Amino acid sequence: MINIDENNNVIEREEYRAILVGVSTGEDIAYSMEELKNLASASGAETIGEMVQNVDRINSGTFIGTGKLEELAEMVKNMEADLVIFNDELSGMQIRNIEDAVGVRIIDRTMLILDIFAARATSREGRLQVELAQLQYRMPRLLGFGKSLSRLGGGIGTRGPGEKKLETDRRHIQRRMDDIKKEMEEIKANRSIQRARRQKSDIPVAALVGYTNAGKSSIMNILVKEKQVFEKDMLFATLDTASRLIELEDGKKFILVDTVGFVSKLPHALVNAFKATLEEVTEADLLIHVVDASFENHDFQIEVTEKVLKELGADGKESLLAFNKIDKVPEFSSFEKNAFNISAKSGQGMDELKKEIIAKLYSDFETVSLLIPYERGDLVSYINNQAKPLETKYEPNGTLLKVNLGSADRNRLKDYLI
Ligand SMILES: Nc1nc2c(ncn2[C@@H]2O[C@H](COP(=O)(O)OP(=O)(O)O)[C@@H](O)[C@H]2O)c(=O)[nH]1
Ligand SMILES: [Mg+2]
Repeated sequence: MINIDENNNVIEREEYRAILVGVSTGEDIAYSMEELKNLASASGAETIGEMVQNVDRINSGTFIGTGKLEELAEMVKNMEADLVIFNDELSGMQIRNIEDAVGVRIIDRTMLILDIFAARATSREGRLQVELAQLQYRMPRLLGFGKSLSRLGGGIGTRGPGEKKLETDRRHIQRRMDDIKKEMEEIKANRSIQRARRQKSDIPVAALVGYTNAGKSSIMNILVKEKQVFEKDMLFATLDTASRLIELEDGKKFILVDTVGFVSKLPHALVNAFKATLEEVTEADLLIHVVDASFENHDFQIEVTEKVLKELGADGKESLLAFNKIDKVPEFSSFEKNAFNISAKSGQGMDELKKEIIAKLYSDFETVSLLIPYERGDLVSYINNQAKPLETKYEPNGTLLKVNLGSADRNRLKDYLI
């Protein structure tokens, strides 16, 4: 079962105790290790230890050197770890060899990411997309997995979007991949019909995007704390575990969507699966692009994020740029327009950001008066659900409401405007 913790991360009921292993052939891997830790925690694993090795050449049999492998086995035993997560992609043979030496389950960065995508993809198409990436990843590694899978049913790295048991047979995997591709073609063919059918509610939607570890979930937390109502399945099919309905004192509401976030070194084979986790973004009215200002390479991250948003067709949307973690770099400044310097930790700049989110989301809203005949109680309920009326009066010929509505609702209710 999937739960969410107070940081909005998807967790399994059981917490794993994980040791992270990173290998550098010269490059600085501090950031990517921090990101791995964040990904691990999003997947329900607590990081209890880390090990980094600098090498000239990767050991093809065990990835890390033999001495380090023994050290790792020792560490696992002493710290009572039950999972080791490698920061790089491993071959099936490497997984098996390391597992033999260490005695607990080994997963790599790709499996971990796929696991998180699997928990977050909500639509049928998104789930198929993730399953396909999982099968593609698993196919050349059956040798390494045979044992590990038979020993430990589901766990991090082996969770699928599907209900079925994991495929361990090459022929089955191939058949399943063919089925998935066929089904995805059918969904694509029907997509325009579904779009038209979906009823767009007038409650505005803002989505947090940006790299993982930038502070998206922390920001969501702060905004949600003010006042929040958790009404899953209420209005949207898309109101999933990572969405919250936020209601402000003046009755204004909006839905805030958290996303998994971009990850550095995303294997190419995972790009489509990743995009599937960003589905909600294409439906949002406003994007809040969160950037870790304390990370020196953030300009590159902004570029990548914007490029992918463009590919998703979300580049024309209203957006705000939030440079987070400003507490770590107080002297930070940027020339970007529509940018805010904030800290989800100290709270600095959060009020301004929130004000701007509301101003942007409600820019097309207007206060109108409506007279709804008594036999249309359904419309009164609808309006009350959309926004808290500023005034409600019972007149001889109907209910008189003064309410703040977006243009779609004003149009929907135009016969009753007075
Ligand atoms: N110093 C500092 N750390 C922050 C701030 N916001 C988030 N963090 C930390 O950065 C890490 C990633 O935050 P998280 O909200 O999970 O990022 P997400 O992956 O974008 O959802 C966590 O360890 C947070 O405690 C901030 O404003 N300042
Ligand atoms: Mg997060």
